[in-house]
Amino acid sequence: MFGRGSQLVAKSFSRNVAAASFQRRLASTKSLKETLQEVIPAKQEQLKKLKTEHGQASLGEVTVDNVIGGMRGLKAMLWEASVLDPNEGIRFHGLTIPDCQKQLPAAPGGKEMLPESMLWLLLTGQIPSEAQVRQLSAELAEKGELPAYVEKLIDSLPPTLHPMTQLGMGVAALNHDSSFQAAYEKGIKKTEYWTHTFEDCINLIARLPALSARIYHNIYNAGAPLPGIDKKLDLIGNYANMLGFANEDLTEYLRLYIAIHGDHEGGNASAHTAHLVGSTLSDPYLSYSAALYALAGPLHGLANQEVLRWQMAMQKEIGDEITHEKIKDYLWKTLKSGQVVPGYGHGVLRNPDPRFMALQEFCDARPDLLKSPTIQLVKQTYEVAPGVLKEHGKTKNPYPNVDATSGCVLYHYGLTQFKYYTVIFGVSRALGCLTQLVWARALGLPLERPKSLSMDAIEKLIKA
Ligand code: CMX
Repeated sequence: MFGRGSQLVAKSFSRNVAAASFQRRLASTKSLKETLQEVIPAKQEQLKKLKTEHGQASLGEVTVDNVIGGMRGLKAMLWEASVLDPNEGIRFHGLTIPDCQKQLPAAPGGKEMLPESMLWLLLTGQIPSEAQVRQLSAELAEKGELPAYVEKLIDSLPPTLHPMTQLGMGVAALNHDSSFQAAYEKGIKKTEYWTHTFEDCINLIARLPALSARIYHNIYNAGAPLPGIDKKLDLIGNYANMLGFANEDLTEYLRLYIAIHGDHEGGNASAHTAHLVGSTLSDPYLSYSAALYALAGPLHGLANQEVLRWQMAMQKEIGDEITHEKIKDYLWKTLKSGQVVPGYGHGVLRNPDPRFMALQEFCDARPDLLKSPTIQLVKQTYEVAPGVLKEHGKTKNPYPNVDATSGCVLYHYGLTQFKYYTVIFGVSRALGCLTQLVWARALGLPLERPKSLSMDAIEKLIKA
């Protein structure tokens, strides 16, 4: 009598009832969507003014180096939430990482800013109150369960398939329930695009922990119980729990890492991919899935996996008696074999990455991390590598980026499967990429379509 259809209706009814009572409970706190709705008109006005008053103003010339050099330094994208200064590093709506650490709300009893707080800042440019962040955490927990067909899809994949491939597939498959896609098919007005994009983005962020934890569980922990979502926990409290790590220090580390790694301007490969795909009005699931496959490259997000692999090979070769001299020799061996030193260098930064510094400070405050041989090796490598890279003379930035340490801390806490590390980066980068998709729709940004040129055409232009 009660078939699968009626069970689904019952499940969705009870979810709706729970959601409604949760809305009533917190009705006095302005929600993220309401706050965003208030800030959008001023930005729309600013864009309109820029277009009408300064549409033809020049922001600099385009050189041949820009065109053949991966568009380095070319000012060609609009990106609202963060700006990357080569020397100072990232600022989110003008705030540095230490500013955010001071101002953004943490979990109850915790110290590190919550990724929910960072999401609020990225989307609205405002610092949320503690009550607003708690409300957002509760909303994300409420929406965090995976649909059964996605669980089935992920469970059907071979455990030998790279976790990032699985993550991209799961995220793409979530577009089955895309609010934007359904609304677009019905023929909504352009001015309504952003609200449906926003719904999709929040649903996707909410579901990323369950999806990512399921991938981890299937590959590395099959047979162990996979906890469900605890409605009282924040996004990353739930993620750590579902990964099977109850360690509060690791949870705090994940909160910090995921918050500060969430956005890094618009031109990096994953962010740019999300923006490009989103500009075709692909829904946020498809856009972010594409971004994840850019993140999966070793010059970008896969570097955190590569750092650990490289560091372990070094440790194996030089043994327990680690000296600066031995690290130096190993660095030269890597460089002379034509490989890059993972975790060092950056497309924009020209100083040590403040994200690296923030994670180092996290380590410095914890005696167990300070004693860890893996973390000690990160520090010792940092003492030697910039000198070697300067002498080598190729990289424009001989300093560490965030990936020089991010995976090593996870390793210390027992999350030792480093092929999985980029998935955690993927949970994080959603904050920035999805924020921009919402803003791109709110501002009505067009399809991205730069002009390409052949070498013959470039030569002709130069002669002319
Ligand atoms: N080790 C050795 N050589 C390096 C190097 C490194 N860590 N970083 C750059 N170089 C080399 C480049 O390969 C390039 O060599 P060629 O001229 O032979 O091609 C030369 O130095 C100039 O490169 P650059 O202009 O300084 O750097 P790019 O903007 O081209 O590349 C990056 C930036 C990150 C891809 C590069 O520094 C690198 O490969 N680093 C190691 C991988 C890594 O840590 N990636 C994570 C980046 C962080 C993130 O994704 O956010």
